[in-house]
Amino acid sequence: MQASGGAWVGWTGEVDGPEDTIHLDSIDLYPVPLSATEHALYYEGFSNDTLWPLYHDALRESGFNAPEWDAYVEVNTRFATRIADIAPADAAVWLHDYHLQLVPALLREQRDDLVIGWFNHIPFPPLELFQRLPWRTQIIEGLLGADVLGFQRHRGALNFVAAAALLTDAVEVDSQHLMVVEQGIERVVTVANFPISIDVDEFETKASGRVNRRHTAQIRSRLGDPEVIILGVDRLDYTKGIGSRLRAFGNLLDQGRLDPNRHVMVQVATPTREGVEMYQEERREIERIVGEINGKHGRLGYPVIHYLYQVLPLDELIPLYQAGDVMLVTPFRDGMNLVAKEYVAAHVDGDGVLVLSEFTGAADELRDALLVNPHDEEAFQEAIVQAVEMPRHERRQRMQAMRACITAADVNVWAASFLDALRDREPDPVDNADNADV
Ligand code: GDG
Repeated sequence: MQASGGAWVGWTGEVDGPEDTIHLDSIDLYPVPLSATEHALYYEGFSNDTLWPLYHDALRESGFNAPEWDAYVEVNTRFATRIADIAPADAAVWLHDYHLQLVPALLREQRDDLVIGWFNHIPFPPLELFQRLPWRTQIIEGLLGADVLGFQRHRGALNFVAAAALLTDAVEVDSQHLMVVEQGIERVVTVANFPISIDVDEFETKASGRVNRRHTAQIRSRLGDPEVIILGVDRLDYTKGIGSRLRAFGNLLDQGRLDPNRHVMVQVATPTREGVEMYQEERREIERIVGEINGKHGRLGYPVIHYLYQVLPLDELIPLYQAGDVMLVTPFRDGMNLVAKEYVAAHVDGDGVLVLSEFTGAADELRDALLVNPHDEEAFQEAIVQAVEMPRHERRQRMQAMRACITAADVNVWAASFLDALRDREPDPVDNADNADV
């Protein structure tokens, strides 16, 4: 945003927060407030208790609740109106994520001069799952108000096209374009994948500092100088597969294939959505497993799993990535997973092994990770052993290939490719100096 200019419209993250414009680090922020009830119904309810599980393979049962849907409509309308009020003529508007799927059509109704894009950070589910949603047609119609719809993976874009063709009058022109007819006028919607990435330069610069190297050495020594540090870093979300990963580690200790004197695990689980019951259950289960494994395999002063339920500052996270000899990124479903890419970016030493679930978007690009199906207990355990025992030359070869991959497609490439697709849809070249994007 700083590089390209424009305005940012969003919820501040606090209930009944401020409404006045905030100017911060040369970006104009336009808050859209949420009340406590809307936070419960729209954010924790419809967004995170209905859409989130449904869009992640229905890993948990979704609640389908009419008052939550009403709040979703209400808040989406508020966002659309806020954007319509502030967007300059012909501006490009880039909407983000599953919380705002009705905004494209609501915004187009008010401002047909705008070019509208939407990007989904999470998976878009197969038709068979999406059809469960009582408000499925309204969601698709809301999204079809956009000019460009972006997904992490090709599969997500295909799933959307299939849902739109079945549930609405939209016609598939080709695999990347749908035709919709509004008041007798035809309009094309581009549907494509734009895999997100990270600021690789930022990670490499921070990871290359001397202070950082010292910090990494300190982490090793505080963990008792084990031979191999196995690492997991996730929001504490049931989609991330933290429990099954810990169980795989525990089973290998039980079998004597890993040794608590030589192999330790660090699991950072960041607090998230703590008001949602399923997240409280997941936390209890993870902490139970950690306790069980440490009780069985730890020694006084040397737990075998070091578990942190907290948010680490980035300057602690980067040396932790570097200290990790083996990184386990094993969600059951994930739109992309940035942690996998951050681990690779932080390994400026060219070493380290990534074990990566094939159900992440990142698996499409990081083909030199050890790809696993986290539902396959035996294969999962084998992959951990293979990672721990991998010879140095193979580790370096794989890491080099993964580093080349993330360097070639960093977050700037992602943003530019989406904005280019959006600008391609602008009717006329924009030469108005007052024009800005939102
Ligand atoms: C959604 C999609 C998609 C985590 N713990 C700490 C910390 N983090 C940071 C990581 C990373 C981010 O949180 C997590 O990003 P992920 O991509 O792994 O997962 P989600 O939060 O589920 O994100 C996902 C993403 O959107 C982007 O489109 O990839 O699929 O679900 O950046 O570093 N950061 C700090 N301390 C922590 O303890 N500083």
